[in-house]
Amino acid sequence: MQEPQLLSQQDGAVRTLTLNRPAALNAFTSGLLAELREALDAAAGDASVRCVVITGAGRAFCAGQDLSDPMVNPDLKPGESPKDIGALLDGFYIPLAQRVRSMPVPVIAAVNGVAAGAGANLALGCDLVLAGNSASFIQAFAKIGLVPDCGGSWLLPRLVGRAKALQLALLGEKLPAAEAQAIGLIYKAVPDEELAASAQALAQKISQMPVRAMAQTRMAFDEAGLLDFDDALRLEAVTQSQLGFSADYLEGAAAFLQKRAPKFSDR
Ligand code: T3D
Repeated sequence: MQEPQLLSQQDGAVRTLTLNRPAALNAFTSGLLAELREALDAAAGDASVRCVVITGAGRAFCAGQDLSDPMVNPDLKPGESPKDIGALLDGFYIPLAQRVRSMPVPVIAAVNGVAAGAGANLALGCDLVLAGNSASFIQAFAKIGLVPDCGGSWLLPRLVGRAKALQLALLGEKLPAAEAQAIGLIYKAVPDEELAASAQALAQKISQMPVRAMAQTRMAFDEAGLLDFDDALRLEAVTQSQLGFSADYLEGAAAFLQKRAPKFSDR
């Protein structure tokens, strides 16, 4: 029987999704892209899930698009036209990147090895990125004549500034995890052998926190980046107004005043 391309496991309120094509460094086939999006849809719709972790099986996180997938296979026979990569983006990468960015709960990338191309940008689109010390990030697109996708053109300059983003995207050089942390591209690099446990501990901690407000914070940051200061202030007021009626806010404030630990439940 064929191994599943994506593994899904739940521990308490934490859902862990593992890309599982280790022989191809978890490169994305259209099938894996669709399965990952469907698994995220399922997590989004499941009230028992309060944090999601995405990681990879084997020695890599994800090597980006599987360049041998029939959707993009450049091995053309005479007279054949190249496949339209835009269709692959429209059908698979755009919905996936949007799904990650609109999750109602925080999403952690646990980058256990190389993350290249769309694999790197999938990770960078997550809310918090933990990486093993031997992991690395490669904007591999330029090396094959493409531009950063899966959100890379938007994410990279915002995360590290235009000059560094251009360096990463144009040269496509391997950026080690420690350096990725130093330039603010990721949250933290940890020893390889501690990555899985650190990611799970972080996810468990987050799952006890007010995850609705955390997801709203991500959305506010994304939206505020497109607004001027006054409009960002107004957006804060609208969001705060909604959250001010939430059970989590009432619980958080009451727990503070009663000097007890809060128990958050909103999503
Ligand atoms: O058409 C489109 O591409 C549209 C979509 C674009 C989105 C993108 O993601 S574009 C970027 C695509 N990804 C890449 O260009 C990265 C290609 N891979 C690499 O550069 C290297 O594999 C790595 C730097 C990631 C790792 O290098 P290394 O030396 O650790 O491993 P390796 O020996 O190169 O790879 C191990 C195996 O995985 C190997 O297979 P084999 O020979 O053992 O049977 C290799 O072919 C396979 N593999 C790695 N990456 C891919 C892949 N197979 C298919 N597609 C891949 N992307």
